[in-house]
Amino acid sequence: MERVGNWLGRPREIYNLLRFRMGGGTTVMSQLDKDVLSDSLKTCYRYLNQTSRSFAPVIQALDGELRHAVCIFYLILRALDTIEDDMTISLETKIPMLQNFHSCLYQPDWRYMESKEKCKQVLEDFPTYCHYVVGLVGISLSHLFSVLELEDPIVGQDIDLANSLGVFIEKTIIIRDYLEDQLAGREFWPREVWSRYAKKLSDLAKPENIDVAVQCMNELITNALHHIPDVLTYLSRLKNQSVFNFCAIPQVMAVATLAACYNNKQVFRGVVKIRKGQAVTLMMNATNIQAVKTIMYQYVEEIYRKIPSRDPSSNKTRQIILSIRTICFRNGIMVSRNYYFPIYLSCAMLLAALSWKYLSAMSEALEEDLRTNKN
Ligand code: D9A
Repeated sequence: MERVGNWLGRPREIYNLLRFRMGGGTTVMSQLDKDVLSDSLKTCYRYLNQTSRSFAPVIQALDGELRHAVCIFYLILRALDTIEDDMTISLETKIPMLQNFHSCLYQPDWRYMESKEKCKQVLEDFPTYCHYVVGLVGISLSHLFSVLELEDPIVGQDIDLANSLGVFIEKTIIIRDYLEDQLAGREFWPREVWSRYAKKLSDLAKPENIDVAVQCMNELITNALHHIPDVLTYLSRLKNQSVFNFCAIPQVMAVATLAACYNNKQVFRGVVKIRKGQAVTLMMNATNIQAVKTIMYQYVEEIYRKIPSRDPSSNKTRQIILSIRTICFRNGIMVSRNYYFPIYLSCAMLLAALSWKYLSAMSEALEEDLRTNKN
């Protein structure tokens, strides 16, 4: 019943989840398109849909030539990422494999089967890694948007802004996946930060260190929030609707994840993920710059309310949130979307939930009755 109660408090999420399940996410590619695709492209899209169930429809909705290019780019990057994250491959094997990966792409039956002992891998140089692994993705995509004339040349030229989009997502994932990465033998948190809180990064997972662990994470989250102004400037320059959705969705997902992690001990004990209904609601709403500003504003406010007065980074956190708030308010007032959710729908859902409970209780009683009568 607690789950039902939890749901009823979020009528818009259930409503969006149902709309999404009923085809909101799958109707983007028309039947005609599917027939026209070559066999190899069909395979690419099949893999794409297997790799990322929620993000694949957004890629498939991209306009014109961009769609296939991004589909293939995305698959290749995910493949590289899978090798990079595989802790059973030693660095001596892994590095040449990554460097020669482009030639493996031309060998249809290339496979890697030699799993070895787990190897520990520590990330030494965070800024360089960020630039090469993630910054370049945003930069190349932006270049592509401009070259295909879907966006103004400035989008492809402004490297710093394009860089921020990838770095913001990557920092968020690194923060959220602390425990998973520790267990797998991967260390991504920057030493210059964690060394001020613990002797070893793995110490943060110890229950007795939970308070400093949370403080360390709050500092990392504060650092990540600094990319939001760049992200908003970048998104405000976009003109093509399909490109806007593609770029905005991962960014609002990231800010929602940061809000869920901020000051949350659970990050060091298990998994913190945003609810499926929340993710779908974000995907459906993040379709214009004003809506994205509203979403960003709501999540940074959630963080603001959670700032502990004695957190070492509290002043910095407040400062960056205040400046994000100013950007979000700059032109015009904001409207909260939840406000428009009709009350009668909430009532209908409540009624449906109660009827469901009642009917299942009735049928259980009936079955029980039948069983006892038989005996
Ligand atoms: C992206 Cl082509 C990524 N990365 C993402 C996804 O978004 C970015 C990898 C390859 C490509 C694109 C992305 C999307 C739109 C615009 C971008 C951009 O720049 C202008 O890249 C910066 O995370 C990976 C990197 C951040 C490392 C680059 C979003 C994504 N979401 C997945 C997350 C998951 O849980 O797997 O892949 C999903 O929703 O399924």
